[in-house]
Amino acid sequence: MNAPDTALHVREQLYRDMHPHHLTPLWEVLHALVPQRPATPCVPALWKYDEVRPFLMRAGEAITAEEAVRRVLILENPALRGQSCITQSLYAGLQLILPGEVAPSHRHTQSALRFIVEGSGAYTAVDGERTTMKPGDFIITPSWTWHDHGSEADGPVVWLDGLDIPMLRFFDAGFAENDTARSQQVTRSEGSSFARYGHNMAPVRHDAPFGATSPIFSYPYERSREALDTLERGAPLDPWEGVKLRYVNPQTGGSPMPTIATFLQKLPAGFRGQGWRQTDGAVYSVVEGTGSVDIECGEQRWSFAFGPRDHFVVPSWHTARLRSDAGCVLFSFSDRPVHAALSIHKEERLS
Ligand code: GTQ
Repeated sequence: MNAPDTALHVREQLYRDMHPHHLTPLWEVLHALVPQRPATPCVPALWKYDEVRPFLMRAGEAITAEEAVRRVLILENPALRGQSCITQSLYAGLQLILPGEVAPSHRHTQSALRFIVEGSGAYTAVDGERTTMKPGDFIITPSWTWHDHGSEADGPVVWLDGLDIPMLRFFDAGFAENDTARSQQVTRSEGSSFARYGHNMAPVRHDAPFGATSPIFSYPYERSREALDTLERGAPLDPWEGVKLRYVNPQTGGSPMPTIATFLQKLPAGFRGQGWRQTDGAVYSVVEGTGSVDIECGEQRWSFAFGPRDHFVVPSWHTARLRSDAGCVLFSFSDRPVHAALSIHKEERLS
């Protein structure tokens, strides 16, 4: 054996001998453990609503909301099949509720958002208050609050669920409990949280009813859309994101949930966005209009044309560019608050 072969042999013998002792050499994996830049296993993906909806309706025939507990089709990242996640840290799914159904009351430490995609008249109840869903409304289920969903609508209601399930799984910090009641008792009138906290005012002697999570649990589309319209008319456009606002917890000015940031943006007609990349992978729900997103990472390229109710994901550190000929409104969410809390958030805007 020559010298390099001997070295190789010595190493391989070392690896084999120490393997049963649960020891492994760092130098074989160091480059992957400490990458020069984020190297996510997630890939960009698009779910066209026209393709997803028939499966949702078939699920409506195959199982009741009560039997399923939550009748949801998970939007699974194509590169992470079987892991129930859309990015490494976030879960997304489309939930269907049919007239007269109830998704029974439970609570869990995972935080959830609902973004209403189709239909009106279903409700979600959080901590004794119901809110009626309308397309484009953004609703929060704070960690460890009782919640049930139900429908008195006359047609199907579908919403996007966004949860921090993979994050809590990573931290092994998930707890859940079923309620004894199927639907929780209503103890506060509809709209009372929004009246208390949603008008740039707050109760004089107020607490934080949901801890670090926003006390507003329904942000009506009407109001958010109006803000974007006003800004589109009067304010300079951002070359990367058109007009984009983040939803806030009015008590802190921070994100509505400790783990998830949410955004609504409008791309005016004729918008040709510049490219950017960020460490927080983001999930988009198209509310109105049409457009396209071009995504690149290294040598790879993706291009998705989107319309109302379509969903897509832009993974960490993938360069994205948004365009819209006719104009569009996009809702999105990401794990940015966690990146910010850990001081690891990074964004690069290309000119
Ligand atoms: O509505 O409580 O999509 O607990 C996944 C887990 C929805 C919910 C999901 C859940 C819920």
